[in-house]
Amino acid sequence: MRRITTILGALAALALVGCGGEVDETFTGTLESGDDLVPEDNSFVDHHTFDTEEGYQITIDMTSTDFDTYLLLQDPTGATIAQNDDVADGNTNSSITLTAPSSGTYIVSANSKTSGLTGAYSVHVVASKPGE
Ligand SMILES: [Ca+2]
Ligand SMILES: [Ca+2]
Repeated sequence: MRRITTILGALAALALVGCGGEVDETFTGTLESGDDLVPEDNSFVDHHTFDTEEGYQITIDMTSTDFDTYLLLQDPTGATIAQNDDVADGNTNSSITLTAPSSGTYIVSANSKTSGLTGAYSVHVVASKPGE
């Protein structure tokens, strides 16, 4: 019994150490009239946030069957550090992969390629420690 308790304690400690910047979260939403607008092209945009730590590998995938997606990522200073229109030729969904340049709160902008596009979407955010 004592051994089991020790193992569980070790696992709990590992989990705490490992989860500092870990993210595995799905945001679902809808682009629609009344949403914020991107100033450059007046397209609808929703903002979602997540926290991670410097050096973590971030992967963000945005998918929609209703409209041509566009994805932007702001770092904790508010600077746009990545954006993507299409993951591949013939696939209008969006994907961003990068290493977190600093620790803090990141903002994912779920956007459409052009103004007036509306519909449901899903954004999946994963952040994991490098090498894991
Ligand atoms: Ca919305
Ligand atoms: Ca697109």
